[in-house]
Amino acid sequence: MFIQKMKNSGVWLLAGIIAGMSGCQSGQTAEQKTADSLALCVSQGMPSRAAAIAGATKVEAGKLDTAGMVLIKGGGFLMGADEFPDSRPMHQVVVSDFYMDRHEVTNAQYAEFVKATGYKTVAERPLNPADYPGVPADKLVPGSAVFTPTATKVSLQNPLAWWTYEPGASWQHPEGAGSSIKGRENHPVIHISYEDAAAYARWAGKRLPTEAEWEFAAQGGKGNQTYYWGNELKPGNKWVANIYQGSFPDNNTKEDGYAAAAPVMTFPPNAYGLYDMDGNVWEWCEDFYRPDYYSKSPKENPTGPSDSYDPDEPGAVKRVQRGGSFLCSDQYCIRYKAGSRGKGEVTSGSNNLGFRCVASR
Ligand SMILES: [Ca+2]
Ligand SMILES: [Ca+2]
Repeated sequence: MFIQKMKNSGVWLLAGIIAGMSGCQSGQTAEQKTADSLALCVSQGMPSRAAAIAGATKVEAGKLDTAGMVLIKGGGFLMGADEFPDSRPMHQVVVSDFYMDRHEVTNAQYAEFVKATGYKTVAERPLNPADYPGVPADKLVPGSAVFTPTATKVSLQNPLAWWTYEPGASWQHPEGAGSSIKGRENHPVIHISYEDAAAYARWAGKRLPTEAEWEFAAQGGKGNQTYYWGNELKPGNKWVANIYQGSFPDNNTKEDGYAAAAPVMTFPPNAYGLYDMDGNVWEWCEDFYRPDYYSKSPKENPTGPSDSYDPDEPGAVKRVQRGGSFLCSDQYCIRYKAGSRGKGEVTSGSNNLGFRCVASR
């Protein structure tokens, strides 16, 4: 009963938010429409909680322990991909040595951080009525975006057909108020906003990767290929990353074994010993997002533009996300392909979004 009530108010909240704004798919090119799932739509179809940032827990910087990290020897590489307008031009970049987490940060790791600091993620914080004029305060319930398969085939133009604002959804309750992470300690933590990821990184004495570091690490020394694992979708007829098979978003055939996130390190690592750089969950990077950055990027250790701009949602502050997720396939959300860029509004999370950390040497 309680959950049902929460659900109803969430739907109401979502509908109210959508009604008050222009369609989140307006003005996009055909390429953009099929390029992302939640990322293009999140700030208009889902609550953006800029005000919740003010309620952040102060997290002290911790001491680095490189256990569980891989030392990536720096070097030069060709960054970008010709296939995507915002990943052009391909350009030479040099990065210094750095350490990178072998796998996405897990629920168990995030739980340790929360236990030590009392940190509350953005999805768990109350929504500020000032951000939602016209929506009664009692309808403003914390929550996050959860993917729900549709019953039948639908047009791929409206992500809100499969994304639901789920009241009570957070890293501890991935599918909403009645769910838990029990038995999923080794799964990547999800429903993580940029701030939640950055706070963890700080506590661990680490930081979020720059976009250049992330791509250099993902290439694993192999250079530019179609996918980070190589040029073949299914090398040796095997799925080597947790992505999406079947018809999106109604029928996931789970040929790779997983409809949602898989435990970290389920699929083979790359040549650097890094897991799930392709797929499983999207990963936050530190860089602000701008589609034109690659034409201006410095060559040495680029750290991204000084502010963000996404022509699809000009008012939203966005940072880069990389690697795609269990919802990506060549049919939809093709941005798990090598060199492509994702982007996300900084206060928003979803059940296919997590992160991993790096540290300078
Ligand atoms: Ca899968
Ligand atoms: Ca990943």
